[in-house]
Amino acid sequence: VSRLVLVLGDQLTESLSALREADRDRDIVVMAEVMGEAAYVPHHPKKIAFLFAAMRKFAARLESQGWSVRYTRLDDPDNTQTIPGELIRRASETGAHEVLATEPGEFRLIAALEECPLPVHIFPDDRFVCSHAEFEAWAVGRKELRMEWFYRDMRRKTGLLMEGDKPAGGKWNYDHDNRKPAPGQITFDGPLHFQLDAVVIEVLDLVEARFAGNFGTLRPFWFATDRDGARAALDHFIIHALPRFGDFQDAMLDGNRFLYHAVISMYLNAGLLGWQEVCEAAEQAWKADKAPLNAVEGFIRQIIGWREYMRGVYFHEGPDYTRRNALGHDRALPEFYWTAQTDMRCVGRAVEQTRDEAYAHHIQRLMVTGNFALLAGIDPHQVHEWYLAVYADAYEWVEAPNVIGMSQFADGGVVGSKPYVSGGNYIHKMSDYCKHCRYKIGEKSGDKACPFNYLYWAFLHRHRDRFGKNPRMAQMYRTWMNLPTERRQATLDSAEAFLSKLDRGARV
Ligand code: FAD
Ligand code: DLZ
Ligand code: SF4
Repeated sequence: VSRLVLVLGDQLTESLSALREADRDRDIVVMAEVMGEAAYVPHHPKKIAFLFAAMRKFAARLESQGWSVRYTRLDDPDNTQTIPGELIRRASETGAHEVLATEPGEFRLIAALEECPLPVHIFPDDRFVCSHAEFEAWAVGRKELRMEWFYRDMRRKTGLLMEGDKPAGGKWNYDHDNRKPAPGQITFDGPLHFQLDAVVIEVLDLVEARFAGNFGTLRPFWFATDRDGARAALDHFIIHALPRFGDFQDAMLDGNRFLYHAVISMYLNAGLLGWQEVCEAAEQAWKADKAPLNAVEGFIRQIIGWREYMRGVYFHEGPDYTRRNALGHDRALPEFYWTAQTDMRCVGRAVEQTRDEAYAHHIQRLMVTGNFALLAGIDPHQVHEWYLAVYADAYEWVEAPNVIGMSQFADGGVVGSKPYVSGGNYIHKMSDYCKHCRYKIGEKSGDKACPFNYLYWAFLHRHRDRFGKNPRMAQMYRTWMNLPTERRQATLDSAEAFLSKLDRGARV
């Protein structure tokens, strides 16, 4: 008897564990476009179109390799619209009575598979450097989890940028060289754009018809939707942008959405690229003298360090993680996260590009939209759902630790030892947004002052019991307490006026 082999939308990898366990001569691959997955948050139309097109092409590829595939399209009349529903339907159609699956990247879907009336054998998702067991072994007994220590172990394990047991160049981390402000001119034209083909055109029409109300523009659609395209996008980055990636990793520009970023996270997370080929391509560029060590180390750290660490934290912390709210924040997510209608230029630009591209780079996510939400005391669960919906690379295993942990400090310090908050000066230093802004970066309080400036101090003041004794924040509290009382009062008054305007729904 044949068995069903489930391949999810972010499992588009030929060497997937469930496929390795299966027998292509007798087992049947099941793939399904279902509303259960396409609507648990209002995903960006580009994200849905990318996944559906990539799923259709991956199914065709498996068939060309001799697999038999039962593929459900969103509009198929028999579609039950959930993953377990499709497994049950395909089981009764084919007479299969068990399922081979690779562990999904969200607790929600793992639970759904576990509750499925068919026996589902879940194999580890081994498309990562670090297994769950290895992460647990690393985490056990540690008072604090810190990415840097984890990262060094991953360097040792993979041998990437290692000279024997020593890090290449003598240092593990070259971040010190990687914090340059935005350069005047960008020499990279941005990520590769791909022509539409018949599969993509058909999917775009479907998504346009079915998800018209979702936040985000569908066209122009330019993502790669198969492995070869994703590989070409990677190679394009390695040649044209990697050499300057490190220097300007934290920079932002009003007129440039991608700077020297790779824009490959959607491909990596869907399985079209693997961490190994990505890191090896970068290491190779350094060995061939085509990219400096600070850039290559910084890039590899994002992938075998941050990306793996975030996944480890998600599975280590468990299903309640997205409900954490250590700081007790409860303000509703402002409407401008969906409309870009705000006078804060930095926030408006980040939301506009998110709407257009289903992409924003790390510092925009962290220090603009994330920083604002944290300073304004927005409910972290609403912030989490926004990030999960709007980015083409967002799945809970990677999005939640970045949002709930790194960005909102809602996990109380699992991911980071202090909250990532800053006043407007950081944004001013790293970008050119402020010169296009109605608010004045140099003013600290009053109607014209940059809201980040007073919200920052008001945040520290509000949470002084929690953070006042944190040695890494002591300097900031001293600065605050050394301000004349009137200055402090004016700052707090400005913050209160701003937040009450926000709560009334007035334009800010
Ligand atoms: P580059 O800057 O070129 O970096 C290269 C690669 O490193 C990325 O493709 C990505 O795979 C990896 N990487 C870098 N930083 C991280 C990180 N912090 N965590 C995990 N991987 C990382 N990344 C996602 O993949 N999905 C998300 O849903 C997501 N949500 C985020 C939410 C917030 C609030 C923040 C602050 C960050 C989030 N990130 C997320 C991390 C990071 O912003 C994106 O991975 C990155 O912007 C993707 O663009 P890129 O490919 O151009 O990355
Ligand atoms: C994100 C997504 C979307 C939009 N649609 C589908 C789908 O129709 N079918 C599917 O198998 N997967 C989809 N996905 C990806 C899943 O949501 C993802 O596998 C889980 O969230 C686990 O990471
Ligand atoms: Fe953003 Fe403040 Fe600069 Fe305006 S002045 S762009 S709100 S940091």
